[in-house]
Amino acid sequence: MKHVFVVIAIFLTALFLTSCSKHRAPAAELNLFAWSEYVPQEVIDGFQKETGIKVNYEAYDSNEAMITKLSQNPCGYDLVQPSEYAVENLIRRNMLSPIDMAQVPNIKNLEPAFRDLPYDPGQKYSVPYMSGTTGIVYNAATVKTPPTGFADVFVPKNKGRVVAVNDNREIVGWAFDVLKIPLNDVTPDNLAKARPLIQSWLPIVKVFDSDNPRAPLLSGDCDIGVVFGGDAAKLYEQDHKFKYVLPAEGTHQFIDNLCIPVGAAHKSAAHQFINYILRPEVSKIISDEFPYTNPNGEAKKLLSTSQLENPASYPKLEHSEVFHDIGPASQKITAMMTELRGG
Ligand code: N2P
Repeated sequence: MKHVFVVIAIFLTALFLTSCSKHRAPAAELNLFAWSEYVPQEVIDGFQKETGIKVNYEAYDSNEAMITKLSQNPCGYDLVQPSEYAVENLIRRNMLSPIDMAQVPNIKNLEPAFRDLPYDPGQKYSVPYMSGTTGIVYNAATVKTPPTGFADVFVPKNKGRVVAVNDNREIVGWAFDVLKIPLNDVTPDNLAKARPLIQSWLPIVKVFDSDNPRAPLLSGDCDIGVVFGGDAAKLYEQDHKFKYVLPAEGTHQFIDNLCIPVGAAHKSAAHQFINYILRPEVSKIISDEFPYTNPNGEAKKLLSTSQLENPASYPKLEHSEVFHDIGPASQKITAMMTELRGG
């Protein structure tokens, strides 16, 4: 029986790869599928100018959205930008192509702490792009009692003042943190425990937005946010009244990567792009526009003191947890959250 499955798997893989090769697009193109507000236009322009390779940047706002689209269109993208747990997921499902590190010599610029990470043993499939945390940003001009954790954010008095990232895995993680459930213990029992808490939180949030949660904070529509660190850092650059707090209940750290899908039609272009963004001066442009934690040690040498001292870009991380691939439990999160949000 096992043999039959193996033969079927080999046949399907061969069929899939042949069908991909039939749809090969013109050589000088790169289909980049990346988080929104994460790859500066200046970087894309510079790469296009130098290489003559046209970059098509399609954006997504969650790992789950990316994985779904990539599964539906496995030959459609040359580079994706998964967070660590999504890298694990894509490796497990044989959806990534090994990166030929000989074509990526600038990988030497990454700090040792960002090499060979546990989600990709031996660093075969992923190159860190940026890292960061999820935390609380608040407008100190209007919020008089600084929130220290999720329990201070999701309270009735904050109804209509909160913006939060639109990310189900994150939201469930916050509830787990409050309930002291380990972030990756996504069992039906634990989801049932988190459910009433999340149900009470949802009406408090005015806007769910992972793309630009800065907008309602800048306009004053909201004065508290649960956002990715880079957005808080950008707010802080604009006005120091925007303070960043790592939630007392637990800190989630993410590491976003560049990876090449197995069906990519332009693998050489994908390698060139990875090597390009690892140049210190190019990586600096990314930090200038999207001030996350830059894993590129050589690029960090080019950053100003105020960039390096931005508390939302480089927070003091004492205890932090990372997400792991949770397999089919991910669909359980989607199902519960879809139901709670009313479809
Ligand atoms: C940038 C999104 C950051 C990715 N807008 C969080 N993993």
